[in-house]
Amino acid sequence: RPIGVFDSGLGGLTGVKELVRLLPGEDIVYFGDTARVPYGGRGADTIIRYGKEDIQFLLSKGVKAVLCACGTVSSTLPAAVTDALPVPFVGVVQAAAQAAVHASCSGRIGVIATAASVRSGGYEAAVRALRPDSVLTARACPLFVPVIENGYVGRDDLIVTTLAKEYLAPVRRAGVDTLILGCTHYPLIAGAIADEMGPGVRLIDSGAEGAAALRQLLERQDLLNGRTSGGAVSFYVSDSGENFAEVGGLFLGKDVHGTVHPFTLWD
Ligand code: DGN
Repeated sequence: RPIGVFDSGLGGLTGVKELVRLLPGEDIVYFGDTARVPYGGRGADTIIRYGKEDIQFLLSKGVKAVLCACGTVSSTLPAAVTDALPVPFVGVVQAAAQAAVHASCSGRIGVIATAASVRSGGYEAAVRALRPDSVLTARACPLFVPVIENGYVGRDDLIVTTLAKEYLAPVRRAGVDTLILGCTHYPLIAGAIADEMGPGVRLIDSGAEGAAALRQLLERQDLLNGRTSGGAVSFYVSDSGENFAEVGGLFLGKDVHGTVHPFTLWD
């Protein structure tokens, strides 16, 4: 059975990329809710409804586990919902918090994410649960997701570098040594973010950390299929797949046009 991964759009591909690297023999079904992206400015009730529908879609594809590769859903969906699922579930928030606490020497940790993720306080709670004396600086970066979804992902794209300068100034001032890219879209512009933060700051890729946590969980529960290559990845999107295939292919480093299926979630 395949592994299910979802996000509001392109961001979860950061998790897919790492999953393929770690588990090249596993089949993956990805769902990107491109018709309703971005989630990050919406209210908690809407995000919870969307998240449940995304998971339901993956379950209808017979997945054996779900990676929620969306910081917004992961920080908003109540544990009561995810605990009740019939398959194991991993959210990126816990995984990224763990990696950040591990990476940070000073305990000064920055988090950049969507407005909804920052408002939920999910990353702070997860980091403090692991290291209570950490000093968190959280910053919402609401314009990053639409800019990335529109294909501006170059390290020197003026729109990206301008936004990075504006959004990251307070995080730089706080003197963090580790920065959680708490929205799974952000690793697509990690170059510009790294340039702005400077060389001493470790960046934590929440999508990749989620993938690593999922692998551990599948290993523990003996759910890996045992193959070491040949896994198939299929992509489903709720809007036309053109832009997704274009930018997603660029990010994944291969042409995915033939494997992107537009799918209407709410018929
Ligand atoms: N990739 C999503 C996240 O990690 O929060 C972006 C959410 C959104 O749609 N803005």
